[in-house]
Amino acid sequence: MCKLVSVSDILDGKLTEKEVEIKGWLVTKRSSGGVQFLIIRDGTGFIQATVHKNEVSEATFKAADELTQESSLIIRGVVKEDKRAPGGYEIRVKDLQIIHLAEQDYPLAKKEHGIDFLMKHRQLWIRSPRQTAILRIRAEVIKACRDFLDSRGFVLTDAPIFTPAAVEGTTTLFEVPYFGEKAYLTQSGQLYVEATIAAFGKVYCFGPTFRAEKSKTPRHLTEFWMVEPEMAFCDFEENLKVQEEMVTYIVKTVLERRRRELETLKRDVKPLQKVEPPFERISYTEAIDMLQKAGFPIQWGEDLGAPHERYISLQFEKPVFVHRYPAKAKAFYMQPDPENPEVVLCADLMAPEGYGEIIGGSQRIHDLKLLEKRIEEFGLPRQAYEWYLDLRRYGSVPHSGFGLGIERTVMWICKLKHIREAIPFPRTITRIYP
Ligand code: NSS
Repeated sequence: MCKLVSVSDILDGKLTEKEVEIKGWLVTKRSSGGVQFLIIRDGTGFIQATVHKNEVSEATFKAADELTQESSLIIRGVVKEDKRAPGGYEIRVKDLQIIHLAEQDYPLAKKEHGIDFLMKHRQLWIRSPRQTAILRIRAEVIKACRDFLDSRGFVLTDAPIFTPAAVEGTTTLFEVPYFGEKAYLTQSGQLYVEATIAAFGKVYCFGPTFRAEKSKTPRHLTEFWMVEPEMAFCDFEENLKVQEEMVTYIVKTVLERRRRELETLKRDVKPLQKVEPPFERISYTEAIDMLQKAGFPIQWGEDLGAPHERYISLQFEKPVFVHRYPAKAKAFYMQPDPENPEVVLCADLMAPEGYGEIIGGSQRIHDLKLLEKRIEEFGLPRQAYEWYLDLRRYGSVPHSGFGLGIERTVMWICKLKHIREAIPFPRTITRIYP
């Protein structure tokens, strides 16, 4: 009996000399001397299949001959080890059945296309080896985040997408009409996980977040996914420790489980192998000093931009925490440093190799009076935050948390030049189609 198998199992060497069945799609085809060489994709990998005229029925050879790029098909045949075949294995086809003969002129048939063309055909582009490798790594990164948190007793508590108030500044809010009221798409689930810690202790939310980023950059999306752990009775230091361990776990898991995908991307894994605790640390003030010495015209008090983060990240082999930013450059909810209230107990984690920020985190203000004062100083509408102030009225505790951007993390691990490849259907200031 012929067994339905996955290409990845064949490439892992588990099925050599076995008769197998594969269901998939035709990627490319060429013929030479009575042999059709097919490259087939089944969603788990890419494999060569050969159809020899003198080994198959006339109907099977004719079907192979007719195949157009992206046709869906079922093949049966025997797995052979073959050093010449991409991946080291091939299937000697015995039988081939066309499920759907794709239309001629597959739009992405040519090798080279401009990025705009590719983005307009994202629905087809995601089938390519490079894109599938990236998106499979993305899935692994998400799973690693969740496995890490679940195994450490964090409870998943989902945050709403429609919200009444800003978390990360009012300039990037997406406003939506909400039955005669104004609502905003969430910028971060943080305020809500700050509420659920009082029910569960350690929690996280994972979901899409939205920011009306008005500038076009290689690392900003308007819709991105974030995992946001929050911990009761947790100070700034403990928070950093969880981040180090989580990022290390993510990288190790991808190195272990997604080697083939990293090879497809030609990702040099040596820098990734260096990722382990403790990470590097510099204060914001030290970072400004470092940047000024390198000739950047930046003043104490200004937030760091992409070129600054890139420069800092390149000075270290491991991820680096930049901590204690000026209170004025950061969000309203951050706890002031008791040793210098001009700065807050926050840290951004910069990924190495020039990638810059992948995590933003902080200890939160737990004192009611101080939080009320901050909401006022930041000019935020108090009534939208009344529920949040309740958390400081009833059983307030020192607490901390952070948000890890999935696409930024994938971008770094896969060493991508642009964030648009790190999500199946990216949304940016200039792109809403497809
Ligand atoms: O604004 S953050 O730095 N922090 C927060 O949103 C906190 N409220 C999270 C928390 O403490 N629970 O964003 C966190 C991360 C940041 O480090 C990036 O990795 C990612 O979210 N991020 C983005 N990724 C892609 N595109 C855009 N526009 C973007 N903005 C933030």
